[in-house]
Amino acid sequence: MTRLLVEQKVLNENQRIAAELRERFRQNNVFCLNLVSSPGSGKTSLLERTLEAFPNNAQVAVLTGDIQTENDARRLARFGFPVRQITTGGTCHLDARMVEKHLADWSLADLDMLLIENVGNLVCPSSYDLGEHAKVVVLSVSEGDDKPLKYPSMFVKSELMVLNKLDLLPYVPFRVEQARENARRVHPGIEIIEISCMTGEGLDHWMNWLQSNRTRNFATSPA
Ligand SMILES: Nc1nc2c(ncn2[C@@H]2O[C@H](COP(=O)(O)OP(=O)(O)OP(=O)(O)O)[C@@H](O)[C@H]2O)c(=O)[nH]1
Ligand SMILES: [Mg+2]
Repeated sequence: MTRLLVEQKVLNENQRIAAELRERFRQNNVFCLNLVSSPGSGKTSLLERTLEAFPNNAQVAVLTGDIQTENDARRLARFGFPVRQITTGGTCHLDARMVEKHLADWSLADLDMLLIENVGNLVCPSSYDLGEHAKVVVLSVSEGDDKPLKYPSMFVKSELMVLNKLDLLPYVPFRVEQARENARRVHPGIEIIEISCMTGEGLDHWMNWLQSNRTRNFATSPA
């Protein structure tokens, strides 16, 4: 009972900070996405492909979460955009306070887009709002097509499922149609894009989704 109350308090506090962040993003016209997945599905790879596709003057920044290392920030920094690692020191998800803290000396007015890579974990990050406009869940074909049914919360809370590693389909028993059906069973409105970060297949659909959702967000958020 006490544990439940403490968890509730932590989540309420997170919600309060997330709401403040969302309002700051709205005021500064910053489109913010929260990329979630189990470890190794390809969040950093997708961000690498995304950053390399942006023009040099794009006003995009990345926060990348990890329990222990700075590896992902190192991989992403080479594209020349602002990147900052959030090392959680054991915590299995990012929370709104960590995002707020790591944004402290960045000017949101200079940004159009903030991409947040969450800690690789298909459970806990679903409970923590970071003030983002949308969660994007990355599922790779080596994980099994039943994952939306086994970890429904992440798929319920995500607007888009990016199905990655299509190039591995000849080698793994993964049914794409079944995965799509499972995702839509837990979240009927979820959008789905199929890609391979390795071959580049489908990345044009992802870039179009990014662009059109950013535009739609600006159109629906009055200054
Ligand atoms: N074959 C194949 N491998 C991929 C693809 N995308 C990513 N990988 C590989 O999958 C591994 C994990 O990719 P990451 O991008 O590090 O995954 P992540 O989700 O960021 O991992 P964490 O940050 O640890 O949660 C790397 O070895 C990538 O090279 C793909 O489309 N096809
Ligand atoms: Mg990563």
